[in-house]
Amino acid sequence: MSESPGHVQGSLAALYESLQTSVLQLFTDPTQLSPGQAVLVAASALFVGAVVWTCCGGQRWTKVKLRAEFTPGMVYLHTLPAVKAIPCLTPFGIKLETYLRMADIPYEPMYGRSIGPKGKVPWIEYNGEAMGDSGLIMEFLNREKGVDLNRSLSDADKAVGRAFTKMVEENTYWGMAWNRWIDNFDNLHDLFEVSKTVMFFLRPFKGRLQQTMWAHGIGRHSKVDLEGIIEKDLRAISTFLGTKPYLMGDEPTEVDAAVFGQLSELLWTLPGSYLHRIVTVDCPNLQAYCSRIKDRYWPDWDQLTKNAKKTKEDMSLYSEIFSM
Ligand SMILES: N[C@@H](CCC(=O)N[C@@H](CS)C(=O)NCC(=O)O)C(=O)O
Repeated sequence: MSESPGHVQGSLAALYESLQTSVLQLFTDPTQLSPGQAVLVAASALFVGAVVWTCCGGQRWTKVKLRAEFTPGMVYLHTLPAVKAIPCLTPFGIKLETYLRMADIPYEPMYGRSIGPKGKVPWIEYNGEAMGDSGLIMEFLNREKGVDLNRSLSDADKAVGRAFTKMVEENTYWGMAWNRWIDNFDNLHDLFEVSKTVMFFLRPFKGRLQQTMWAHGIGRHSKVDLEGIIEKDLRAISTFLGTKPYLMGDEPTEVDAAVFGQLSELLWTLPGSYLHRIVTVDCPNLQAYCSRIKDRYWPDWDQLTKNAKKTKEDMSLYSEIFSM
């Protein structure tokens, strides 16, 4: 039997009245709250919290802890610590650090304070201010330090550089993320050099990444389709690079930092994957390109990766970042 609208309205009014009384009781004498009232107040608080959370898009605001002291003009680079295969496990970190090296900008890497202003790594502290996003940081430092790695490029070349940067960061990147964190999560302990039990604490990130990729849209493809999409990206870079030493010609420009950031993760952290096969076997000019940039800008690569076995503190840093 269905209830009449008048009856429903009456029940809602009674519920509202009871809630009002309970909230009043909570603020006047909470010890007198009956169990039923307590449940009603708690359920309402949960409901309001869920509505606020949804309206804010599930965004969590992070408060950045800055250094108490700093050297004016020094870039404090917050990024992920090295693993045995690579000095930094985020392609955006490799990109930013390669740019700093190409532009000869002094910086100090920092691994302890993970949370940046956008809840992502890398980020920097500069003259007491925090800044996130590798691309925006590069634009800022170009202005601040009077640097322009793209100075020799025509406007059309700059446009091509921008298009490749966005392709690798907004598209190709997800192929790496999927392969590392979803397809091969069970083997990741080897890269971190920790036990499988420790990796259990990073497991929630796998599910969160799947949700992110679904929301983005790229996570809705079948594995075969996704691999085909990423392969076309890599072949496009390879074709454009051809026999040139760098993407835009004889000298490196900003796009090389971005593309190296992404390709280096495929080449050195995903052995045995289809991505590694493309970069080494199908498009060997990409492998040579990565080695060229590594040899020129990362003479300390082996030093940095030699003793990269992860401590418990390192792993809690990863789990802090990836649980945000
Ligand atoms: N557009 C950003 C992307 C940075 C980014 O996505 N970093 C990833 C690591 S590869 C991250 O911090 N992920 C944690 C998260 O999304 O919560 C940049 O260029 O810095």
